[in-house]
Formats: sequence, structure tokens, C-alpha cells
Amino acid sequence: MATQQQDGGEVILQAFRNLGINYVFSSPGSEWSAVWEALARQQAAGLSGPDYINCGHETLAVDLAIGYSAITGRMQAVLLHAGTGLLQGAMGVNAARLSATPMLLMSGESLTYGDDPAFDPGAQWYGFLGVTGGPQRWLEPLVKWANQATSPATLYDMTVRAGELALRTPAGPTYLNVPIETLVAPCRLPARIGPVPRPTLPQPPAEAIASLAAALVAARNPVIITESAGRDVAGYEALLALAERLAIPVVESAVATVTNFPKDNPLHQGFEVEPWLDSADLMLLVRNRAPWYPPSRSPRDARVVVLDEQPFKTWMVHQVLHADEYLEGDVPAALRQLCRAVELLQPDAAPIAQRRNRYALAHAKATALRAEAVAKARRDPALRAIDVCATLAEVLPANTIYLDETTSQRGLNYRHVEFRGPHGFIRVPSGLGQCLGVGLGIKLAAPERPVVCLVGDGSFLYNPAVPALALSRDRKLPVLVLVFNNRGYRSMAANHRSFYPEGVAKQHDDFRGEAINGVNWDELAAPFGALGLRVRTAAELRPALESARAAMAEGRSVILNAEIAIEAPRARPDVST
Ligand SMILES: Cc1ncc(C[n+]2csc(CCOP(=O)(O)OP(=O)(O)O)c2C)c(N)n1
Ligand SMILES: [Mg+2]
Repeated sequence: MATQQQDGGEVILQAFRNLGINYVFSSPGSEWSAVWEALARQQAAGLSGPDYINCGHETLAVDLAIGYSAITGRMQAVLLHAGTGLLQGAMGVNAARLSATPMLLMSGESLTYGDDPAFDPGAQWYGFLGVTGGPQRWLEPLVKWANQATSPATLYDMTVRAGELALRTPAGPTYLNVPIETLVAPCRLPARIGPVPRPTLPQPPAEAIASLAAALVAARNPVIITESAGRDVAGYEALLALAERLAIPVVESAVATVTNFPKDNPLHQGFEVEPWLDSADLMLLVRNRAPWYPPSRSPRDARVVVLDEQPFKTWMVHQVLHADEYLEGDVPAALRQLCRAVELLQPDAAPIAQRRNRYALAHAKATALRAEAVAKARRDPALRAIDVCATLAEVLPANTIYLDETTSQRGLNYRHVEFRGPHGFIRVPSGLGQCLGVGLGIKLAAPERPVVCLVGDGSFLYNPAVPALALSRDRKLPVLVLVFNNRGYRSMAANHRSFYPEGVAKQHDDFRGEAINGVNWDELAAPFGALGLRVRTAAELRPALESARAAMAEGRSVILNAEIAIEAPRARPDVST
């Protein structure tokens, strides 16, 4: 691209190109005219560069970026409006921080407020939109770095640097406030610009890898606990190779954020860490933030080795890993190196084979118990949540991606939805209302894979459903939204019952935080050309899922309102977000 006199919009777009950004997700405000002009110039000149996706809600814009990055590992840009748009998008920005998603976030402000006779930014900036100290103040606690773009002269390099900062470990969102005056100002690209190099991740020292390999080979009862090793395909595959080589069981923690290990592999030992705390002699924690609960519950005898790009999550108030040793650096690379180091030690085959048999038996037993639970549920003519979970994978293709934003049935989803392969299951990051946005971002990144958003009736209420369904229609991004409709916030009621087991609320059956005076969720589909389906009985389930599959294949989204039988409340629900 020629270094010509342009405006701030052109400079930002060029910075995006050089950062390798594919999409600009925006819930817009009037400050972005300069970028829209640059995008129109890009189109008219037939230049390559990012695609622009306009949407009707900030949570949606931010979550599209999160979903897209979850699959591709690539940073994207999000343009919001002034301070107000940042407030609306803040939950998603926090989710990006928690999920270590790199993101370049921008919004604007005015510096002149209409008092420069040469430029009228619009009266709204004076009347409503100003933020004392600048909008960056509102985002500072949620992002890695936040600042105002100081002038047209620094805009290109500041934009690039904000992107580079977002990509550095721990990856996360950064924010640049670009005043509208800077956006429309004549602006020159620096003489030296070009593609921005990707960061190289530090690696744990070779000696630490060798000593861990020796410890793994020597251990009698090693176990791998993981929360997000499968965040990237490379991590999933490298973990599988290491566990297979030594027949080490893998347990996914109760707060796993993504599928980390094939559930049908005999070494997959479920989602409960508790039983392993006393039996393991070596625990390898791979990308965990909260491997067990309560935090002080110590492994009895096990040596604890933590493997993570960055074990300490600064956003956590309290975190206890009981580590004896930390290996910090690129996790997939470290796992591959561990495998090579193990090979050099030529481990004795007999104990490995013995362990493999032991865990194969345990796995077969757990699988049989799950199948029994499904069979029992299927004998009930009413629609049972377990049946819904189990039937999904029997009807939908093997490469389906399931996103989970449920609460009281989160454990059921982990156990009974037969997701397969890397990224087959993704837990939506904290804060209800993000499933549709993340799901659409994932669909954009992986158009060949069916995407299913598993939501509760409560969590569906929090989602910006109208703009999400409109975007799904306009961009041909079909997803299945499966509403586990139990007519209430059951998790809230379970909490209330556990805190006040003999309370007045119980005596009078007066639970204030529970009921949802719902609508027929499926009827929300029609205005957006989506398919609405309602299922009340076990018999209706399979045909409905088959219709959903066919509709998605035709490019239509589906809202499947599954009116599940209400089960007796448990003492305490699964971990809620
Ligand atoms: C933005 C946001 N607000 C409130 C909550 C608190 N919260 C956690 S679970 C829940 C109820 C969810 O209801 P539903 O999806 O129907 O699941 P159920 O409790 O019925 O299992 C609420 C309100 C939250 N997690 N996020
Ligand atoms: Mg509910």
C-alpha cells in the first residue's frame, strides 16, 4: 500500500492488515465514519484486508471476536462506541481477559466538543458522551493496557503496539481510545511498515522437561488434571500423545473450559478431581486455574507439577495450586518435548500396560453407568435432560461443536453429550448472555462444523437474541440454539435451599429468585427466517433434532425449545458462572 496522505481511518485499517486481523466486529457509533470510508476505499480499489461485521449489540460484537479467536487462535478487532458501548460490552471484555483471548478493542471520544469552527463532531459528544478522564478509565481494570491515541502522528504505531500487547502472554484484550478528531485528521503512515511478527512463546528449560519426564516414568500413580489443555488443537493432540505413551489417566476439572481429551479414550477418567487427590503420587496440572475445590483441599502425597503459559491468573482473588514445581511456557511445545524426553528414557513397558488395563476397566465401568442412566431416562415418556444430551450426538454429525451456557445441568452436558475431537465442546466464559455471540463467532471461523448453543431458559434471556438471530440470518451463520427449558432459575433455587434448608421460603414454598414467566422460545425464530421447534415428550425429540439438522444444512438457524421434566432439586447445583 502506498504511503500517501490519508486519514486516521485509513491508518487504523492498514494497522489491522499488518496485524493479520481478518475481521472487524463492530457495534458502531458515529466516530467510526473514517474507518467505514477506508473500508469502502478498500472495496472500491479491490484491496485485500479485514472484513467488517456490523451488529446490533456490544456483547455480540465482543463475543463474535472471542468465538472466532477460540477456533483460529488469531486476534481480531472490535470497534465500539464511546464510553457507553464499552459499558455494554464490558462483560464480553472481561470474558476475553478470563479466557486469555487476544483482542484489539477501540472506541472514541471528542476532544473539541463543537468548539472548533473547522470541525463539528456532533452535539451528542458534548451533551452525553464525554467521560471524565477518558473512556479508557472505564475499561482499565478489564484490559491489559488502555490509553488514548495521542495524535495522528502516533496512531499507526500505537494501534500496532496495542495489538502486539494483546498477543503477548497472557493474551488478552487491550483498548485504544481514538478521538474522532484523530480519526478524521490527515494522517501519514510511517515510512517503515509491514507485517507484524507473531510473538514467540517462551519454553520451559530442557533440564526441567527432562526431570519431569523421569518423574513421570518413575511414578506409580501419575495423573494429569486439566482445564484447558485443548484450548488449541496442538495442546489437545500433544496431551493425547503424552498420556497414551505412558498410560497416564486424564481428569478434566469441574471447571474445564473446553474439551481436552477424547471422552471415549480409556484413559479419560471423567470430571471429578476429588478421588485422585489421595491416590495419586504425581499430579501434572496442565493449564488449570482452579483444579480442585475448596482451594485448600491438598493432594495427600502427590508431587504437584504445574504446566502453564502463565500459572498465576492475576484476575483471580484467591488461587491455590499446591505446586512443588512450575514449568512455564508454551504448553503444546512442552508436552511434545516431554514425549520426546520420555522416549529417550525407554520406559519399562510392563507397568504401563498394567496401568492401561486398570484404567480401561474403570472407563468401561463409567461408560456402562452412563449408558444405564440414559436408558433409564429413555424409559420415561416425559422429556428428560439426559436423553436430550445423549440423543444430540446420535443425530448430529461427529464434527459438531457444542457450546455450553447452562448451569444446573452443566455436569450432565459434560458427561452425556458425546462431543468429539478438539474444540468439540466449549464452555462459554463467565457471565450469562454470551453463548449466541460466541457460537456465531465459532461458526464464522468453522463454517463446515455444525454449532449447537446449549442454553438454559434463564441464560437464553440474557443473550442479545434479536441482534444475534438477525446476524445469523444476514451472514448465513446457522446455529442450533437448544433451550433446556426448566421454567426457571433452578440453580438459584437450589442455592437458596442449601443456605436455608429449613427457611421460611421452604415452609411456604415461596422462592423469589426462581420462576421464569417464560414465553414460547421457539416462536422467536420466525421473524428471522429460523426454524422454531418445541419438544415436550421423549418421542418428539429425535424427529425434532433431525429437522434441526436439515434446517442448519440449508443455512437456517434453529431454536429448539426443550421443555424438560423438572428434576428434584439437588442440595447444591454445579458450579454456576
Ligand atoms: C450476567 C449474569 N447475571 C446473573 C448471573 C447469575 N446466575 C447464575 S445461574 C443463573 C440462572 C440461570 O438460569 P438457567 O439458565 O435457566 O439455568 P438453571 O438455573 O435453570 O439451571 C443466574 C441468574 C450470571 N451468571 N450472569
Ligand atoms: Mg432454567
